[in-house]
Parts: sequence; C-alpha cells; structure tokens
Amino acid sequence: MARFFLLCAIMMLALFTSCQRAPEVPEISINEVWSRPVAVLAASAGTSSDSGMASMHHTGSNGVVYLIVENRGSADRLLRAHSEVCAVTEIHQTIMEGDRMMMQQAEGGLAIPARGNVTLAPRGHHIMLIDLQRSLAAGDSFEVHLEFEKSGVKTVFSKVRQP
Ligand SMILES: [Cu+2]
Repeated sequence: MARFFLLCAIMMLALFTSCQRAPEVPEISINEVWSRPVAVLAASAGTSSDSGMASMHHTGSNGVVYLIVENRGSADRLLRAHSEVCAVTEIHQTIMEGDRMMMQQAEGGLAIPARGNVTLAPRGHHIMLIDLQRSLAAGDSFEVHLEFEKSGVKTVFSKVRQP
C-alpha cells in the first residue's frame, strides 16, 4: 500500500513539473486607432503659446489619438507616445472638476493589466498631439509610435475620421 502511495506521489510531481511553463510576457496588440480631423491654420503657426491645458483640448492646432490596447499576456505599461505630425505627444486622462471637464497628463503612463483591454476613447484616456505641424484631414492616416515598458516600441497607423 505504501508503495502505491509513493508511486502516486511521484506521478503527481511529474505532472506538476511538466505543467510549469516559461515565464509569461505581455502580448500586446493595438486596434481601432483613429483621430479626429483637425484643420491647422497656417497663420496660427508660431503665434500664441496657450498654456491653459483645459483650453487646449481638441481645439486649434492640437489633435487626439484614440485606440484599444489588447493584452493576452502579463501586465505592461504604455510609457509614452510619439508622432511626426506634432511637436509634443502626451498621454492624457480626462478628469471632472465640478462640472468642468479637464485633462491632465497620466503620471507614469498608462497601466495595461494582464489579459485585459484598455480603451482610449472620448471622455477617457487619449493620446494628445500638441502643436500639430499639419492638418489631419478625414481619410488621412499617420504613424504613431507607442513605447511600452516591456513590449518596446510598437508603430501603428491612426486613421483620421469623424467620431
Ligand atoms: Cu488631452
């Protein structure tokens, strides 16, 4: 009888060790990348430097990028973004101050949970394109580089369209 239990123990141990897999990594895919059309007026180039963040939102020479990050692996973090179409790119979150909708830079980027999706959408997180160098016309698309803590840089195309 003792022999039988010993055999069972050995078999269970063998089964357990064979189930151990390689350390999990993030498996990031980025979908439904889009931007609102923005007309950049030539006259506005190099004039006022508006520092009021709330007043910068979606007006003048600023644009936005929305997208969905899907992760089938372990947790990661979107650290920063970059695009040739603008001078500065920031990851923003929308917050409510009383009944006023404001936005601020997401401190330390954006956490991407393990086996979860993060949606950047109107009224939520978004990538802010500050000081656009050219107009974003409906039908255009442009490159956006997304830098993740573990997955490195991923380049996507944002499609310009009406919401
Ligand atoms: Cu913003």
